[in-house]
Amino acid sequence: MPILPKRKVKISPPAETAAGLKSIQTVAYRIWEETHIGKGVKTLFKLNQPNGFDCPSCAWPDPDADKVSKIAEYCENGAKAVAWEGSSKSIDNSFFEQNSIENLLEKSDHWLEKQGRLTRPMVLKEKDTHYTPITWKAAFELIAAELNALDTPDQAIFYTSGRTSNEAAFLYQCFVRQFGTNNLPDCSNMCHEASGKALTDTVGIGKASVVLNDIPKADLLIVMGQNPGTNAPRMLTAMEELKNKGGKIISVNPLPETGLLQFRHPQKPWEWIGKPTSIHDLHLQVKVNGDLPLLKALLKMLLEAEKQNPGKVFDHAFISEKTTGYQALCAHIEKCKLDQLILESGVPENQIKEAANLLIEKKNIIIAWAMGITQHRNAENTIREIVNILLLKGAIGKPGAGTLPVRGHSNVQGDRTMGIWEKMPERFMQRLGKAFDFQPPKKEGVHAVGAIQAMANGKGKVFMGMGGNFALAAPDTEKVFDGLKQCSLTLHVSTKLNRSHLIHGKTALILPCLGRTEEDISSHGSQFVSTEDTAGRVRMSHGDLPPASPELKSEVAIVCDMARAVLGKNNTTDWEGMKENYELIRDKIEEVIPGFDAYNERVKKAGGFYLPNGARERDFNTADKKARLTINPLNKARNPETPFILMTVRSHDQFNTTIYGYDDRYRGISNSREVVMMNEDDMLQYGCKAGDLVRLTSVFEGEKRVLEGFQVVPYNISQGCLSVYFPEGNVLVALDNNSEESHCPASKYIEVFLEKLDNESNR
Ligand SMILES: Nc1nc2c(c(=O)[nH]1)N[C@H]1C(S)=C(S)[C@@H](COP(=O)(O)OP(=O)(O)OC[C@H]3O[C@@H](n4cnc5c(=O)[nH]c(N)nc54)[C@H](O)[C@@H]3O)O[C@H]1N2
Ligand SMILES: Nc1nc2c(c(=O)[nH]1)N[C@H]1C(S)=C(S)[C@@H](COP(=O)(O)OP(=O)(O)OC[C@H]3O[C@@H](n4cnc5c(=O)[nH]c(N)nc54)[C@H](O)[C@@H]3O)O[C@H]1N2
Ligand SMILES: [Mo]
Repeated sequence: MPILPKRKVKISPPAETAAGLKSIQTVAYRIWEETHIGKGVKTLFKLNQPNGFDCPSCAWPDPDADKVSKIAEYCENGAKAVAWEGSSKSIDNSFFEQNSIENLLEKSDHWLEKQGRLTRPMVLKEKDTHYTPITWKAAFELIAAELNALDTPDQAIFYTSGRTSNEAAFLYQCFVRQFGTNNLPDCSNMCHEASGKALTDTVGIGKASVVLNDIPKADLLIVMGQNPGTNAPRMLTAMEELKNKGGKIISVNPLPETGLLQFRHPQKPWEWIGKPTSIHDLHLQVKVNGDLPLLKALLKMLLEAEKQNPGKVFDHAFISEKTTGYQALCAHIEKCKLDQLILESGVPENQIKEAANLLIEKKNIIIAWAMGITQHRNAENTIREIVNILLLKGAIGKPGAGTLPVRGHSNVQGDRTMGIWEKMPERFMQRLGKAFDFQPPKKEGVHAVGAIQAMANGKGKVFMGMGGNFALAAPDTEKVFDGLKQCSLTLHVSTKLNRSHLIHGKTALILPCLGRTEEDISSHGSQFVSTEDTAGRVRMSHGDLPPASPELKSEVAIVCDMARAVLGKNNTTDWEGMKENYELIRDKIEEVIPGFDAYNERVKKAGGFYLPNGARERDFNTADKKARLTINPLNKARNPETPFILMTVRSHDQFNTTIYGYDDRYRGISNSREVVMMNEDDMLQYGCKAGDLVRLTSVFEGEKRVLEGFQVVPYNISQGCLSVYFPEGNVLVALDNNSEESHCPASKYIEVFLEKLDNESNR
């Protein structure tokens, strides 16, 4: 049988400009297609407005309340996410009668979500071929029976994706810990975990030290391993402001991403004609994972310049007063060999010098980063090296300077603040135990990778997903599938149908919930929730669309009802009260988590409030209260025999595993996602033409994983590097291929072989 791609790729030149007219057209089309137009437009006017709801897409911060654009504070992606959630289609009973699990497994991920909103709880009993309806009451009883029959609470795993509100996340972790386990893996384990670890180590807080208003105040912004045009488009507005004030931008990326090249403001129609703003001043096209050697090369050049002009490059007052480790770091950098660093980075020396000169000259520096930095085996080292540069320049804790890990999911940061973590610190556990009168479990729980290992070796028997799509988002697809299938129960609180509902345990449940845009009415009236953005600001989010179905429950209500069923009558927590009145939840959050004083009052103010952030005040919360300059070993050598390093990236038409469509507009790749971006010199060497089919084989610790029938797309990517889309590429990510300190899957560092397939379509 010849191997053929399901959809034939269409290739056109990558776009040179991000946003602008095309993005508005795309939004209009999507709203028209998914919702009925009146509902869609009304909803968009509420997006990110102080009295509206927080955008369910990414975690990029909103402007201060007085600066919010009255008509449009969203981007193409936010609009797509809202349209997708507000879909006028819904899944009724006949859908599941007509579609067996077997049928549904044949469908694409795009098709599954496209069927519309889930509208009532469904169950799949042992040996059933179809999901059938179940009442909420029976569903909670089933969950209680399964959970209470386990040998130990540690056999249950409670995953969270990053859209869950503060209120729901807080109650969820409280329920899970009262049940008796810390098994609370989350999407952050696969996302910015390394940022949290490396930043806590060095500056005492695992979050960004800058706020939105800092960006235009910077004189240099470095964007590393991040594709803002696609994944945080509203960041482009801040970057444009910085440029207009004379600031410089350096991008570091194996791909020249469109949003980093040029930009037209989507909310300023008068700018759609005429010259777009050129975004970056310098693009450093690193090899995949060439960032650490690049940063070290930069440090070496800075150190040389400092020696020649003492006191002109580094901020010695800051270094001596606020940091430790200066001498040791200088000694380490002296010993590193510049030639080797340059070679390993993949960036030409003159360009590194140009970047070094900017770093030498500028004082207010922000470094932003995302998955291109965190999803590596040595991610923590790279991030600590970023911090080294900022600290040496004294570029932290002052306006226009600092760390900016750009978070992904809209409330992933808030969920962590609320206690969604397998290893919350002791002080949190004590306060939680006191507030709810119980003994929180002591044993550390499993992270995302650990969860898969536990299911695979039979130690994990119940898997619950609070949102998300773990089956597809997690690394090593085959292993995850095997693990989930071995469970006695898999259950998901979801808005849309996805693969995690189809790769199931002996029994499976779908618990449909309200989305962020929908009105949540309890016996106490309309309830709102709150979220925390990348900059640590907590704000209110109030949906006002009519729910997709009268049977939907809020995530808060689902947790409360489940907790009551599972923990039984003797449990003393006021689940019923909190379910009806979210103010009571926020009172409890205030009691447990520092920084939430007068939560109920402050969250209602336009723009909300900022959580305390020591690094922002130069008050470093480390053991000795100093920021740490650190020595980070160079990357371990790779297997010299594997010719390519493969990364998995997002397209412009997806939100993680939610595939809106097949058009990666900025990269000029459309109609198919089964593609591999490849350097033209490498293509020549492998005798490949555009559209040829190839097999990719990853080899990790002797185990092979294969992805076949992917179409070659010639692309401006560093030689020796390849790129495929996430989640299609996840089959190639070995479970044990993860970051050394925080176990974040190395989804951007997969060593692979490539073979051209001898196939009809290749002739
Ligand atoms: N539209 C849309 N928005 C999103 C999402 C989405 O899927 N769609 N997802 C959300 C989530 S959860 C997250 S975490 C963020 C993710 O936002 P990003 O981190 O921007 O997402 P990725 O596409 O994973 O790609 C990261 C970038 O890193 C580059 N890269 C890969 N490897 C390396 C490397 O070794 N070094 C360097 N310097 N660069 C590298 C890639 O070329 C790519 O441009 O976006 C959030 N926003
Ligand atoms: N190879 C590779 N793997 C990766 C990555 C990568 O770059 N490469 N990125 C990683 C990253 S950064 C992340 S964050 C993870 C993402 O992993 P997840 O967060 O698990 O995945 P999502 O695709 O965001 O989840 C989508 C599903 O969430 C549900 N949903 C949407 N809105 C809501 C809501 O309001 N409430 C509830 N309860 N459910 C809702 C819908 O049913 C939808 O199908 O994937 C990781 N995996
Ligand atoms: Mo993420």
